[in-house]
Amino acid sequence: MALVLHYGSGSPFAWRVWLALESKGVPYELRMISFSDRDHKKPEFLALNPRGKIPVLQDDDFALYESAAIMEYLDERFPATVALFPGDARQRACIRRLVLEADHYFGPSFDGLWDTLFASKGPWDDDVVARELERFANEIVRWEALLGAPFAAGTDAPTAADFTLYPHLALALRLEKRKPDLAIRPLVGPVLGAWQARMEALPYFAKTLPPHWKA
Ligand SMILES: N[C@@H](CCC(=O)N[C@@H](CS)C(=O)NCC(=O)O)C(=O)O
Repeated sequence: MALVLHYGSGSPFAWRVWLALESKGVPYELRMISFSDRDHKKPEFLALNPRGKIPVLQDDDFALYESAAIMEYLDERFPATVALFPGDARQRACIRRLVLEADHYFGPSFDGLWDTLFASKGPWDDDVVARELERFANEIVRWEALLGAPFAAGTDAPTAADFTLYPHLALALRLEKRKPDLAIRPLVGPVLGAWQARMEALPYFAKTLPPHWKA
């Protein structure tokens, strides 16, 4: 049976696994859950992930949740495909470190902005927005120095680090849809901007755009 990726549109965690599967070129089936129908809280889904979160990867009778663990599994399960954690011990450690930095620092740095803008339709408190924007700006600046080239860990092909960071950045940029004058885009410096363009030029990139973003 092909792998099954239980996916929800717009989830950065599910998106990274989708990108990872595409980069590996392994066959998989995408099973879309509906957040509004609360599919992820139904008993059949909770049997796969008792936390009721996506993504989940199913490989026959094995179900795995937690996107970072899924990427590690894919490398070990399909050793003959493009590696998500390539290189020697040091390089692999740096990729893992970047995955953690993206999840623990980059993503959370715009949580406050996200929560503020989605808690109501506005008008929003300018001081709160400015404070949260500054928090994000400080983090995004850090990535100008952190990023390798052409891909995040200095590799020639994208790795787990790239697939983790990209969806977080895309989600942050999406905040401008909510508040067009937010000016997130100008915060993206030249290094991050060039990296973003390389990610978006990947042959499988367009296919993985969250379906509801295309509408
Ligand atoms: N640490 C988890 C995070 C997964 C996660 O938070 N998924 C969100 C979507 S972005 C979710 O399913 N939320 C639904 C809920 O918590 O009810 C991972 O890396 O897979």
